[in-house]
Amino acid sequence: MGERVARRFRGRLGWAVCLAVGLALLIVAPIPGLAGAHAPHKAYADAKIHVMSQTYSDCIILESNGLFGMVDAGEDLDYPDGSDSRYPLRSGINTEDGYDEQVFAYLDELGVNHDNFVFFMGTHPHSDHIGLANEVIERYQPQRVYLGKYSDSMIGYEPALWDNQYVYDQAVEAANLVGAELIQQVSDTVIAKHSAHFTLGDMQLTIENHDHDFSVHKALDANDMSWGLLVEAYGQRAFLSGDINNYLGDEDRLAQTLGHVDYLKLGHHANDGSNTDGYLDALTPTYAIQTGQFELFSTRTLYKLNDLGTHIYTAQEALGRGYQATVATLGEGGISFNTHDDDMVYRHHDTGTYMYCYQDGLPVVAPRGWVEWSGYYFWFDGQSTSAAVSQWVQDEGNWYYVDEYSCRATGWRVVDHKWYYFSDDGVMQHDTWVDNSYLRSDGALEVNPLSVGPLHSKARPGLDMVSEYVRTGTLQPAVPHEGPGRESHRGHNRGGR
Ligand SMILES: [Ca+2]
Ligand SMILES: [Ca+2]
Repeated sequence: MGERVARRFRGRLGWAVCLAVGLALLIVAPIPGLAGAHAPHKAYADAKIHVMSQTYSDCIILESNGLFGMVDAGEDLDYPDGSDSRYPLRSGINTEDGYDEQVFAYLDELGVNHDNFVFFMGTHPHSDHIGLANEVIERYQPQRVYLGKYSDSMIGYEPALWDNQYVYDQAVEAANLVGAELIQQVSDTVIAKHSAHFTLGDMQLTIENHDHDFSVHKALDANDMSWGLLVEAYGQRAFLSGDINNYLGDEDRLAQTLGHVDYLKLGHHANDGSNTDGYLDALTPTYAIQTGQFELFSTRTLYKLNDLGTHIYTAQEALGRGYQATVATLGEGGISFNTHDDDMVYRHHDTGTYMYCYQDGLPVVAPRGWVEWSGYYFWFDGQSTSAAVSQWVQDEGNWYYVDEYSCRATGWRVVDHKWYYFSDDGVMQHDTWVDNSYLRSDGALEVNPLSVGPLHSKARPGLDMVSEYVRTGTLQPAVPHEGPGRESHRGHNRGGR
């Protein structure tokens, strides 16, 4: 899957807000010399969660008091070439993406080494979660490795095998090679040797959703095996949910036990099947982060989080803004993020309504006007948080049409069974000739009822009907059936005012 450059747009108010915040900071800035004069010096007293900026891949680093842990390592450039019969090069295996250098550079910068690297935990054996695990384990030598047992024989659906066995075997091999304690089964008992409860500096950690047994009843997908990690520090609670889903009722069970979390790493890159409504109702996350492409965010999940008032952040957006990771710092007063920004951002979505305006992860009413994204134009009417869909738009004396994808129409288009022509910048043409066809004062194509069959909305612009009509070359006088001008558009649900 190709890496897409994250796209982000500064709203018109963005710089004004920046300026206002900047001024506010200037006003409240402490007098130099007094600041920190009585602050006790602490080498460490922190709890941070670094979600690496990888689109469609999970790599999360925990840091507390100079100690480090890691939950998944992300996709790597390596993949099975098929020369070993145990590891066929199956279709669907990622042979393109890998974050090896990015992750090494980040861990190096943090100063991770054998002495401070307490544990690595793999949530489940998919390459976008543990592909890079063996490289990280060999290079940084964690003291413990948590990784549930896996074998392809536990999966009952052959197309979902991918290179699971390859990445799993390599991670286990690496753990053994560096002498890490390999823990493949944990107990909920606190005092057990391999307890699901442990600490990292000031963090209390709990492995969740670990008690599956697929030796008898097979899983359909390794996501069904995903572990999660609950992180608690300074009164804040974060849940890193791997690819946990609800196909086997896992989220229903977690909804009963987890309770409110302040921060949620959304399950399975915010795909459908994970982050179900009842689960989100129980967790009511204050903040959520998606490690996937926003345009593929489940619409249901998106709307649910909006209803809950959850701030939604994405690794893709952080990447587009040049952050190597979204760093959440847990403190007594709440959670702060290195990526915090009060600018308005526009987010495009592949399903549902197509363009939304957000500020600090919450939907906000966008200023009235056009927003360009990837060569397409979207209309915000100044009263809603999302762009207009299937609507006429009047702006500065011109008429435009935004289609069912929220995109501004250009060229020939059928709207409500009539042909219209829009210039390259979207302006509806009228009282003029285009392609040997006459456009009436209301913009609709002059129709010759004898030479043109019924037009319907599924006709594509371009276009056979137009060509056919143009070829007849027998324009008739205007058909006086709807009256002139704007009256004919009545009932078309125009946007704007
Ligand atoms: Ca790989
Ligand atoms: Ca690897």
